[in-house]
Amino acid sequence: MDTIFSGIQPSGIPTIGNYIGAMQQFVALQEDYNCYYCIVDEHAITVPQDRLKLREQTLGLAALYLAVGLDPQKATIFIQSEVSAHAEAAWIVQCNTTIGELERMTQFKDKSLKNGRTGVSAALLTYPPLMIADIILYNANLVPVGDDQKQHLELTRDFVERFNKRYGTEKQPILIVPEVKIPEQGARIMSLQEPTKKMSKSDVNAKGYISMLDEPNVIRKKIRSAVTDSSGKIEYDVENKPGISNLLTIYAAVSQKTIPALVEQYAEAGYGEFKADLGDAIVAVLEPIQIRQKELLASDELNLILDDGAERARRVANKTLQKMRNGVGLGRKV
Ligand code: AQP
Repeated sequence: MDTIFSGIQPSGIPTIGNYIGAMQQFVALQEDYNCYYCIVDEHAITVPQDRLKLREQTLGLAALYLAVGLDPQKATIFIQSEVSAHAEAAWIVQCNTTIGELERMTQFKDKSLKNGRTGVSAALLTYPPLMIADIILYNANLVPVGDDQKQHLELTRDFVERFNKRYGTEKQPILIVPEVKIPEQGARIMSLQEPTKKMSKSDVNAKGYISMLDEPNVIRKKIRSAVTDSSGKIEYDVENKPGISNLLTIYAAVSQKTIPALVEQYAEAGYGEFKADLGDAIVAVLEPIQIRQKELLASDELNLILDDGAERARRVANKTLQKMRNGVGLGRKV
C-alpha cells in the first residue's frame, strides 16, 4: 500500500480553504492509503506565536481532523513536536543541503524580500529541511501538495537521491524518493476580500476568510460582504470575475455540485440570492463539524487518540532516523 504524509500548521484556526484544499482530500485518501496526518506545530513556530494560543490551536486542529471524518483506525494522527525524530532528522537533512538550494526557494525569496533578511527567523530558510524530514521519516512515497509546494517536493527528491548516493548503496537505498500527488480537485480558495490572493488563516483581515469555527451568522455575513463585481451575472471566469469564480469554487466543494451545474442553477438569479444560498451551504457543512469538535475537546478521547498516534508515528520514524544516523555515522552503531 502506498504511504502518504501530510500536515497542517496550527498557526491559526483553519479556514474553509484548508478544509477544501487539504482536509476533504485527507478524508478521501485514508480509504486507500497508509496515511500519516500531522499537526505541524514545529513549522508554526517559524513565525512568533503566543504559546497558550498555539497549544489551544494545536488541540483544536487535532479535534477538527477527527471531526471532519479522519478515522484513527485508518490513519495515524499525531502532533509533530511529540515525535522528536522530526527535529533530529531535520538536522541531518540541513547538513546535507546547501544554502544555495534553500535560498532558491521562492517562498524564502518572497518573504525575505518583503520583511528584510534581518527581520525573519533563520527557520524561514531552514524549514524546507524540516518538511523533508517529515516526509522521509514515514517512507512516504506520495505527498499530496498544491502548486505552491511543488518546489519543496523537488528539493525533497533531490535530497533523497543525494543522501542515498552518499550514504547508501544502489542495492540498498536508505530513503524512499517521494512522488508529488496533485489532488484531483486541486481547488485553490482565494481571499473573500482580495480574490486574487490565497485565503490564509493568518490573514490580518478576518473578513478575508471563513474560519472553520466561525458562527453561522458570521459565515453568512462574510459571504454577503465578499468582493464580487458589478456585472451581476453568475459566471465562472477567474481572470475577469475572480470574486464570483472563487465563490462558485467554494459552493461546488461544499455542495458536491459541479461549477457548470451551479452556473445553470443560478442563471436567472442575482448575487444576493446566490450568496444567501452559499452561506447556508457552508453552514450546513461546518455546523456539524463544529459540534463534533466541541464534544471531542471536552472528552478524554482526543488525548488518547493523540497518545496512540504519537506512539505509532514514533515507532516508524525512529526506525528511519536510526538508518539515517547509521548512514551518516552518528553515535554508536545500533
Ligand atoms: N486557500 C487555500 N486553498 C486551498 N488549499 C489551501 N491550503 C491552505 N490554504 C489553502 C492547504 O492547506 C494545507 C495546510 O496548509 P498549512 O497550514 O500548512 O499552510 P499554508 O498553506 O500556509 O496555509 P495557510 O492557511 O495560508 O496558513 P498560514 O496563514 O499560517 O500561512 C496545505 O495542503 C495547503 O495546500
